[in-house]
Order: sequence, then structure tokens, then C-alpha cells
Amino acid sequence: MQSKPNILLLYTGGTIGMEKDLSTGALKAFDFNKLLQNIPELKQLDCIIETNSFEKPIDSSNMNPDKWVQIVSIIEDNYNQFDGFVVLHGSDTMSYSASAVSFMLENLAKPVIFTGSQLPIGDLRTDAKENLITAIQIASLQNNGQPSIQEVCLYFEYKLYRGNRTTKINAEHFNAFTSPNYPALAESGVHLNVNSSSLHASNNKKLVVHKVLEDNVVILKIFPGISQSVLESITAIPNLKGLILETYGSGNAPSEDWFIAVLKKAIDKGLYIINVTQCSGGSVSMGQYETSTQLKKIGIISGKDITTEAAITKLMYLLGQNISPINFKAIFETSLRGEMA
Ligand code: ASN
Repeated sequence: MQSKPNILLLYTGGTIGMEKDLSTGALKAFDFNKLLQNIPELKQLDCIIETNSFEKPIDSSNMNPDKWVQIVSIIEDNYNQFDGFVVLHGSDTMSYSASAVSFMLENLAKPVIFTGSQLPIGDLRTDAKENLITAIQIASLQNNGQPSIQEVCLYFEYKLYRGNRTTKINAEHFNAFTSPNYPALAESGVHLNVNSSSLHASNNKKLVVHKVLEDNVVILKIFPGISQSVLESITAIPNLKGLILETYGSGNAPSEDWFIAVLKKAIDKGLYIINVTQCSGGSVSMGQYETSTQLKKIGIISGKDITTEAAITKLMYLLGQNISPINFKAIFETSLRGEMA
């Protein structure tokens, strides 16, 4: 007889486990045991569930690299004892965390499923139960004794996505996430349909956990009217190591001399600049228009079809890896965890 899958449920915080503070009316995180009491259905699932929780659960607006290290350390410490991991997380920064964790866990061969909700689990109309129960079922899926999912994913409102391909698109709808440039990995309806051809397959190498992230990075979204002094000030931030430049369309930006000159000066001084599109779908393609040809010439790195969330976390991760400047561009432009085409 095959034993039931073992799932570790990690609670970091988020609306899923919040309740109203009666004095202020604001939602705040409550204790994990209360959360579990609200879901007696968990006992009916065909898996063994153990739990772990941040000592102080947070609203995900307070997420940061130290807490990402905490998440991957818990997964690392429990990696051999469990078949899958479900991370309960606030939706606001869930795409950033799922992206960061995907880079920090190299050679992952087990499911790490991020989920949360838009309404607290105690609310009558909550979306939390479906998200949590299906996320656990997905983490339990096995094929010939191996986990079916072997990557970091995000499950929300009937869809399973590759985590580092997602972005939060709605502050109100239950359907709060999308994956603009990569298909859903599974869809839950009457049946749980897994899109096997889009799944990442593990390489059978040992898990390597990376815990050094560089936070001297910034995201700059350009806009018509961006001034020279703004661009100069941002690129001159002391100690700045990397900049995600959110450009127009397929990676286009002003072609005025001052704009290119300021970026070139920064690159020559050792700043890595990544071109990511402001559009929610599609890819950067430098050289397609005259307004991106210069960017390519001065050594700007192409983010291709990466999301801003994956770009900033990949930048933090790669800057923590001591990669030589000669190789940095080629490595950034390579898909490491299925985050870009
Ligand atoms: N503010 C909440 C959070 O990200 C939002 C949510 O979980 N729906 O923690």
C-alpha cells in the first residue's frame, strides 16, 4: 500500500488568516491555530498535513528578503521529510515572493505552492477555502511515486500558474492574478486538469538553496516627461548595483541624447540595467524600433518577456551570486527557472 503524501503548510500571513480589529476596523493577521479551526475540511483530504507558521504572521506588504530567506530555510530543513509545500501568503506581494523563492531554490524537485485569498477565511463568502484545499491537493499530486509538480507555483481562483510568471492584477476580484506570457499549469473545475506539457521537469540534481540577495536595486518606470535630473539622481544612488527600467511596448524609450548618455555613463560605471516592458503581456525586443536600438548598443540587458516581479527578484538573486561582469548579461538573459522565453 502506498503511503499518503506528506504536505507541509507554512503560514506567513495575509488576508486568508486575518480578522477585523474591533477598535480600528482594519484587518490584521491572527493566530494560525484559529485559521485551521476554520477549515475542518482539511481532515478529509487524502494526505498528511503538518503545519509551520511565522512567529508573527504579516501583511505581505511587510514582506522582504530576510523573510524570503526564512521561507526557503523552512523548506530546506523539511525538504526530505515532505512531498510538497503550501505557502499561505498575502496576495499583495505573492508574485514577488513566488518569483524570489523560485530563484532561491535551485534544482527543486517538489511542489511549492503559494496561495492566499481576497477575503479572510472566517468570512461567509470567503475564497480562502477553495484556494487552500485545492492548493494542498495539487501539492499532493503524484505520478509513479514522484510529485507531479516540481516547481514554485501560485494557485488562485481555480488556476495554477508558474509563480515567477505571475502578477497581481486586481485588488478586489477573486480572480486576482494572471500569467500574461505563460499558460496556466492546471485548472480546477469539475476535474483538476493539469497542463503536463507546460510543467517544468526536475533535473535530478541535489537541491541548492541560495540565501544571499542584494537589495541595492531599484525599479524605474519611465513616462513621457521624465527629466534628466530624475534619471541622473536615480542612477547616481550610492552603492546601486542594478536597475529595472520599465520601458514602453517592445522595450522602447526616449532616444534623446541626454537619456542615452545618462544610462551609458551608469553602465560604464558598473550598474546593470535591465529592460522590461511596462505592457502586461509581450516581450522586449531591442532593435525592433529606432527608439530601442541605442539601448541595445550601450549594453542594456534584455528582460525579454519577464514580469517586473521576476526581474527584480532575479536581479537580487544574481547580484548575490558574485557573477563576473563579463557573464552577467548572458546569464540574466537565460531562463533559469522558466521565468522567461
Ligand atoms: N494586504 C493583504 C496581504 O497581502 C492582501 C491579501 O492578502 N489579499 O497581506
